[in-house]
Amino acid sequence: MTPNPAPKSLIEITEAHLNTGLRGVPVGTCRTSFVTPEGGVHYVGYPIDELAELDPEDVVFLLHYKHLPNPDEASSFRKDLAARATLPPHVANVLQAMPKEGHPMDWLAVGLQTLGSANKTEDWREDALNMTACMPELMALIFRIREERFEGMPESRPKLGLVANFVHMLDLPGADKWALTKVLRVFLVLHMDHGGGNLSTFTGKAIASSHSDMYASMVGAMNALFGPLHGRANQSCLDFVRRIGTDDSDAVEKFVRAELAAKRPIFGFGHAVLRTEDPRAAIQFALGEKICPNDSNFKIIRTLREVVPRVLSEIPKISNPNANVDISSGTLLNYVGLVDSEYYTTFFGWARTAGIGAQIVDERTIMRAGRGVPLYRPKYIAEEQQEQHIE
Ligand code: NMX
Ligand code: MLT
Repeated sequence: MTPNPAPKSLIEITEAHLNTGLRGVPVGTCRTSFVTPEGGVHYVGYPIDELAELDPEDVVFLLHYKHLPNPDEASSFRKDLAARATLPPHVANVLQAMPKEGHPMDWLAVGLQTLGSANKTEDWREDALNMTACMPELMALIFRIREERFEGMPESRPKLGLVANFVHMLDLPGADKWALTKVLRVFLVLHMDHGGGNLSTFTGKAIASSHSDMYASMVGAMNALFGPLHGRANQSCLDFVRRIGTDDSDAVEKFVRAELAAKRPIFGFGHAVLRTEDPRAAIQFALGEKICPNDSNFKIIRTLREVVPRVLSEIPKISNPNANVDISSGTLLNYVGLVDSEYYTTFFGWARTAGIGAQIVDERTIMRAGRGVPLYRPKYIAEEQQEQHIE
């Protein structure tokens, strides 16, 4: 019998890796996407710029089944999603009892937890697909109840497709529905997944490793996404752009330097993995150049894109001074009528339920020959503690 070959060494772990948020430490494998420092995210091998214009439904299919659907698969997947898109009425009842001053991400977490409390099955994939199918109505409910427009909300029409059904139920007064749909479709595809180790995805998978359930795991993931260093950077970035209020390069540079001096992050720049400009930022800039080149916020982010990398490059500790996905998304959402920046992270969350859901399904049902990844339990080393005893 030939002995098993020694496992390949990946990295040498040293004390320098401690308390770095696991930066660069390999912890598992991912079947849905990978991120390279120079090329950004690839879904199942496809660079994101080749997928940006696809239907979100086809990209959800890709993340789950690891190939792009042929026309028959695409059509039956849409029918399958439409058949799953029934949100139980108790979700709206619970949301109606929520305090309006809470952040919309609180509402998304509560909405998902409530959906799961009655809807969950014993099957990880069923729950992931049911959740994807229900997201448009949950999102529309969050907007309409908070805005006191629940009465008169149009009935869900899942056959329209995920984004068009949301736009139909939201029925945003005065909005150009074509532009809103276009921006949201691209937004969803760009934000669905970003490798295995981003904080929200990692959190969701960690929770699922206790054999909790898809909904509880996703709620944890959404709460991780809520922080301004992660998903809420899109809200913070537009708030920042509104505070700048000018596209004059010198004024923008002065503003950025003052933020740095006040020890505040420059939102929409930097990344834990990327080392060039995020291709998702470039895709949204190209879309903005088409739909809103003269929008005042768009002109400001155009200037930020030029000025900030130079300024951040002066700070040696910053690994990547370039724009990330959050530089441009808020500006586009605002332009198409979604003017309240507090909602932007819920769109990020909506998109990511697809990738996180697919990754949880893989970890629970495919990895380790179907046994699933065991309970997450990394090691922590004691600091400033000697063994001691009560006298
Ligand atoms: N503005 C100010 N300081 C920064 C920035 C930035 N944009 N980027 C990095 N730094 C600091 C960082 O805080 C850290 O400081 P310290 O050592 O004192 O803790 C130092 O530079 C080294 O950080 P990096 O190794 O370059 O990046 P890290 O992997 O730690 O953090 C981010 C990545 C994304 C958290 C960081 O770049 C950041 O805070 N960016 C602004 C917030 C943002 O746009 N987040 C969205 C990220 C994408 N997403 O959607 O999740
Ligand atoms: C992103 O989309 O950029 C992330 O989720 C952040 C990351 O990959 O760490």
